[in-house]
Amino acid sequence: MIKLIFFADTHLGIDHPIKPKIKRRRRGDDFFANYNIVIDHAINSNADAIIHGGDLFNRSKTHQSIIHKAFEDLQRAANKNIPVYIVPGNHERSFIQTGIFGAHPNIYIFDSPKSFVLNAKGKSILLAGFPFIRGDIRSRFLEVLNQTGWQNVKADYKFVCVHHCVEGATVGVQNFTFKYREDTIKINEIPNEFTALLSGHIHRAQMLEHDLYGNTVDTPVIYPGSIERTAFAERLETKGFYELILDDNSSEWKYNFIKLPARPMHELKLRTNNITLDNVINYLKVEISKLDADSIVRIIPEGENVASVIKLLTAQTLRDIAPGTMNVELSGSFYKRKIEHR
Ligand SMILES: [Mn+2]
Repeated sequence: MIKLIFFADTHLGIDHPIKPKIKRRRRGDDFFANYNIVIDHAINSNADAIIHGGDLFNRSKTHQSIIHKAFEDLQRAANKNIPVYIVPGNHERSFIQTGIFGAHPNIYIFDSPKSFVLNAKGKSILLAGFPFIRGDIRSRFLEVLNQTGWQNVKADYKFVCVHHCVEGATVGVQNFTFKYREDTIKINEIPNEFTALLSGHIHRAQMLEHDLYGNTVDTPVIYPGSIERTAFAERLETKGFYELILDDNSSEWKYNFIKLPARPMHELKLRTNNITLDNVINYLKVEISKLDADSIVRIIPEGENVASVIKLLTAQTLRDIAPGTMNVELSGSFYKRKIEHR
């Protein structure tokens, strides 16, 4: 039995100030905690490899101390002879900063279209991948995949490793489905020589086994999703990662999805019409006290006095109302993004 650990979208560096001016709970620690749960799992369960599907870091310019910490943690596995393969994602602008760790003999980066061959338990596993490509991947997918040279390699198992949307993938509480877009790979174009396509980018964990017409595809697509909620659009999602179990006597394989702890997210509607400014604070105190103390809370003021309510609810006031274990934000003031799922 060969075991591959597949995770993605760790977004390290998110809410992780190097010299914080204000003392409050930081989401950055949540991400590093889950990142290390995955690495520990790989080590403790004697995995044969770790594959990271991209968006290792939250930004393309990440502070050296975050880069150092991220690779020091990965190195715990790499030093125990568990090779680590990483796809550069869109958040790192298709380029992973590795600091002094780029030369580690067990850390491999898909910094251009390329194929790596992992030999484990008498079997060979080809990993063909490329960094995130901005723009039209729909018409270029096969061209770029072929640049990895996968066709010239004989292997018992073959996997595509990328960081892209594939048609049929869904995101958000409204189940937005990717299809017919230039940033989206056609699922039926994945060559059937591949066991599966492994990808980051979509933050909701899911496996795609059908095309848009409901037909079963030859090569399924696996998204492990993000390791923690990066946006309120992910508030209903289960977080985790995949174990891929390959049989060493046949070409059979199976998978397990392993859950990770994720902090609860709540949206709190504050209807400002029926409330005087004096009562806003007390109202919020009561509503917040009903929530799990570990929550991330977004307050959404609605109604006539929104402007004055927003003025009243400074970041400091919100911190005073809520327990220190919570993260509380005002709608639109934090993690504000046009496209929330990325
Ligand atoms: Mn991402």
